[in-house]
Amino acid sequence: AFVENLLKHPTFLDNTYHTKFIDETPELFHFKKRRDRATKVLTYIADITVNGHPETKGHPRPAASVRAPRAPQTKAEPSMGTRNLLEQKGPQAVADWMGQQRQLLITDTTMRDGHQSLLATRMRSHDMIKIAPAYAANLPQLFSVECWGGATFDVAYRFLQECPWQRLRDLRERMPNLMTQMLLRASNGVGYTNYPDNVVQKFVATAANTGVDVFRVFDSLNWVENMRVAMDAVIEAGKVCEGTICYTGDIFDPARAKYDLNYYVAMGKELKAAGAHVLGLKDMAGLLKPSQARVLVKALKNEVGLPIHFHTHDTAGSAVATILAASEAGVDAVDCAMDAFSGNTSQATLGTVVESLRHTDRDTGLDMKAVREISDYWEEVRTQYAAFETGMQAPSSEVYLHEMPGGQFTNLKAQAASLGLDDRWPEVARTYADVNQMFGDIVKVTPSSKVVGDMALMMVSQGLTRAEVEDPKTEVSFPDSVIDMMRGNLGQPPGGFPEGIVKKVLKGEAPNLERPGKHLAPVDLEAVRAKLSKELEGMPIDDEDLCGYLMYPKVFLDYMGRHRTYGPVRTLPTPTFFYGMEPSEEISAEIDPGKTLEIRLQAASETNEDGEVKVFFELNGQPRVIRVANRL
Ligand code: BTN
Ligand code: 3PY
Ligand code: ZN
Repeated sequence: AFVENLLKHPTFLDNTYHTKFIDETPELFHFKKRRDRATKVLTYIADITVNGHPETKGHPRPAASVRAPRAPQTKAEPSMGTRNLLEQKGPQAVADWMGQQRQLLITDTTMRDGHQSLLATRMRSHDMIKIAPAYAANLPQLFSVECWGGATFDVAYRFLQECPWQRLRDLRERMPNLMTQMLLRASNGVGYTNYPDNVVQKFVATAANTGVDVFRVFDSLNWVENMRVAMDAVIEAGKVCEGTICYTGDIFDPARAKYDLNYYVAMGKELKAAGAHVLGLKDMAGLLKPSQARVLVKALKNEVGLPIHFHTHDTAGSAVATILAASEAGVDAVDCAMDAFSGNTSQATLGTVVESLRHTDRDTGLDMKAVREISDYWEEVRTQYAAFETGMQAPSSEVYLHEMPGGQFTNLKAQAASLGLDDRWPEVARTYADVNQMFGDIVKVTPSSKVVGDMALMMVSQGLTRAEVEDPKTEVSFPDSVIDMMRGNLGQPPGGFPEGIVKKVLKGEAPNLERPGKHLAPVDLEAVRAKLSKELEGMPIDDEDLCGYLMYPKVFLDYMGRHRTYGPVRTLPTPTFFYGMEPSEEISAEIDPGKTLEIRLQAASETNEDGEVKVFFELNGQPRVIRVANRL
């Protein structure tokens, strides 16, 4: 009956069906089906209450005093912002406007890089959606809100049991005047390997359609040739194409001559010729120092002639200083995170940059009361994620040695610890730097940074030195990711990979020196859609689900399987999602627009002889019992 209703529904018949149609169209479900969705959510709560959440078990718990984050008041109507300009006049007008006005433009990264760098990307949509209207109403001068892409895409499906596209749609709707921004790994999409060209094109078109306005496109080896497909797709979609240089090395160091000022200027010109509206300067590790920023920004401004958007990390504690130097040198826009999600491996502190420029010719125009209120909200949010704090206590100038990107640093530390290398971190850091040199001094950013990290961990755990690895006489079993990169599957770094290491890793097999996408056959999208639909019992597959599957087939299918059991758990409050409920606790969850579940947990029974626990709820005032297996 459900499928019959679905097939007859006007939205479905006229082909305007979109992914979340089923979620958002409760009349399909009658009373019984609706209750089923509620039962699924209760099943999830019962399960987590009894068994705990696999991701938070054994990690620090938020203090009992943590309360529900409260979003600040908003004015009635958001005033005009950058999104209105994009909608009315297009991406070139946005770029022209950037170059013409004097205020330093700010992108807020809290909802993407901020939590990616500080909380292992674990922030849930629920916590973003509640504050989005305050951004729209109270900070209309923002250049953009970075809230999508990078690692957030797969983490949403994999660990947060939510659909990343739904997040994007919800944020887009609540910030109608602000440009949303995503991080796109060019041919690697939001994954870790090159995808066929038509998959990249489909992904970009779908992201643009669902609500991304600014695409920061970078390549993990700075190979412009490997960025064109993605850049062209962004331009084709009528969105802002931020063609991006990844910064590595040291422009002042004669020993790192490969990445000198000329290198960056030449790359900037190539990106301009490739059609970039804006030039992104992405300092993913936070290596650029203030004195260098002054020189680099000035050179790029003068010689490339595109507006410049600068991104850096505060790993060494220098991000505000570098941003102010870049500002003096004429940078057009910079990335900051709201105070509560700033510092250390994250971005520079937004409020500090705003205050530093007040009453100067580059005054950002942002309202500090609004900044403080939004940051207060984020501070409350952050306390709920205590399980994912990395424990980094202080800035670290060690980054100048290893050059790890913000998102990788704490992650690799945790990985090293899980291999029993906790007390050998300085060795891991040095080895990471050695591997970089062994690979020919490459850009290290997802996914190339992961390859370098894999190799470094392997060497430290096996006690191998760089000399031993390079010695043709030593037998070395290389990580798969290293073999893949040396085969050319991530593309080519400037000057190529050193011949010796390629030979050793590939045992004489010839690498592909051309663009990987040139050799990847296009995917038959409609055939994949049909196959996926069949696998999911005839569920209609829209472009969003198709793209989720194309990027991460197994992750997507696992997500769908859990969705069938647990329903729309993205609507649960964060403490409930990660810890379940306490006896007599009450929560509400809006599982459909205007359809809210009031849930009270009464009690849980002892485990019976079948290993089951009965969990007693009140759902909208009615008693409900859910049985779950005690798996502890
Ligand atoms: C994951 O970490 O695998 C995703 C989170 C959801 C997994 C659900 S939570 C309830 C149940 N208990 C588990 O151990 N896994 C599932
Ligand atoms: C990502 O690709 O996720 C990054 O944040 C790179 O800096
Ligand atoms: Zn970053």
